[in-house]
Amino acid sequence: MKITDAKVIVCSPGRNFVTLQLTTEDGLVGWGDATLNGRELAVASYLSDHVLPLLAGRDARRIEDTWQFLYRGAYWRRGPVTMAAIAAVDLALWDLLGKSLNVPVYRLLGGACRDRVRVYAHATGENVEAALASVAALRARGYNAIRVQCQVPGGTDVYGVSHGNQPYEPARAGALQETVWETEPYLRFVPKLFARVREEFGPELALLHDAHHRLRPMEAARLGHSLEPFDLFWLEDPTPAEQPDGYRLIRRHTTTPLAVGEVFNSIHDCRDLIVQRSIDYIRASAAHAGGLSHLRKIAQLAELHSVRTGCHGATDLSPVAMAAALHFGLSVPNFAIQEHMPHTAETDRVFPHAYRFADGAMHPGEAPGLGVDCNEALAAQFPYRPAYLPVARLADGTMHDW
Ligand code: EZ4
Ligand code: CO
Repeated sequence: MKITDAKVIVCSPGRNFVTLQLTTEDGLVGWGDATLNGRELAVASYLSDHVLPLLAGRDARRIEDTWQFLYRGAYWRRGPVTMAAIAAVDLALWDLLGKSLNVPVYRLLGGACRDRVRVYAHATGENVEAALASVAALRARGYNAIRVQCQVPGGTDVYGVSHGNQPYEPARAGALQETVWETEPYLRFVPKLFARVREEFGPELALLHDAHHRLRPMEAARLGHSLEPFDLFWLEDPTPAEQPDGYRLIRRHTTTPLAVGEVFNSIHDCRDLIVQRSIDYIRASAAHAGGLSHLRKIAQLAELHSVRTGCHGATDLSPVAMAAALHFGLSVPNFAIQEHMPHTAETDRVFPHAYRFADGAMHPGEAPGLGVDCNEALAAQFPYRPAYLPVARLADGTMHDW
C-alpha cells in the first residue's frame, strides 16, 4: 500500500482550512487536517516543501513508523507548526488504513467504549439576558452541556462573545483586531453570570467557562473559588500553561475542575500537569497534538492519573479533525466530553461527512476510515483569505494574552 501522491489543499469556505490529501498506489485517498488558525500557510509550506517529498513510496500502513520518522527525523522537534503537519499525515494514514480494511477508524483504535460522544456547545451573549437566551436555545436543540461566555457590562472584551446575530468565530478576515481586556471587572462579573444561569436552568445542566489564558494563577484561584457555589463542569485555560506550577497554586485554593490544553502540541506540554494531578481534563486535539497516534499516548498517561479527555473542537479544526475527535472519543476509556462548534453550511458542503449529532451527543458514523471527504472542485471556489485571531491589550496599551 505505497503512497504515490500527496498534496495540500488550502480553502476558505467561511474560514480557512489546510487539508492534506494522500493517495496510494491502489487509488485510495486519505485526508488529514493541517489547519493552524492564523498561521495556516506556514503548515501548508512545511508539508508541501519539507514533508510530502519524503512520503512518496512509503508504506501507508506503517503509521507509527512514519510518525517517528517525521518527529525524530526532523531533529527540530515539537512546536505547533511541526506537530500540526505531523498530525495531518497521521490522520490521513489512519483514514487510509480504515478504508483499506473497510472499517471505521474507531474499530482500529480498540472499538467503541460507549454508544455516543457527549458534546458541549457554546452560548454567547453581549449581556446576561442574551446569554441566558443563548443557553435556552442550545438546550432546546438537545445539548446538556453548555459553555457560557458573556460580555462584562461596561465593555471589557471577554473571549468567546459573538457580536450581532453571527455564530461565534474567533478568526477575523481583514485587518487584525485589537481588543481591550480588564481583569478585575471580569472577576467580579463571572460569578454573577453563573448565579443567574444556575437560577434559570437548575442544577443538572453541565456548565463550562473558558478564561482563555487571561488570568494570573492567583486571580484564577479566586475565580475558581468564587464559582464553586455554581458547580461548574470545568473552568478552562484559567492561566497560561507554560508554567505547570501555576496550576498547582490554583489547585490549592479551589475544587472547581480545571481543563487545559487546546494549545498543547505534545505529551511533554502536559506530562507534569497530568502526573501531578493539577488538572481534571486534558484538551489536546488530534489536529494540533500530533494526530491520533500521539493523542492516544496523552490519553493513556491521563488515564493512569484519573484525568479525562475533553478535546478542543472549535471551528478552526476542520471536519476531518472533528471526525478524528469522534473516533477517538468513542474509543478512549477516559473520555469525558468533546467540544462542538458547528461549521458553516459551506464548510459542511466542502467536507461531506458521516458524523452526526442527536440529543447532546455525536457519533462518527460507520463509513470506512474517518468518514469525511473533501470536495476539491468546490473547495477551489473558496480561495484562502488572510485572517487573524484578535489580540488583547490592557486599557493602558500593554499587550495581554488573548
Ligand atoms: O479560541 O480555537 O475553547 N475553544 C477555544 C477556541 C480558540 C480557537 C483559537 O484558534 O478557546 O475557540
Ligand atoms: Co478554549
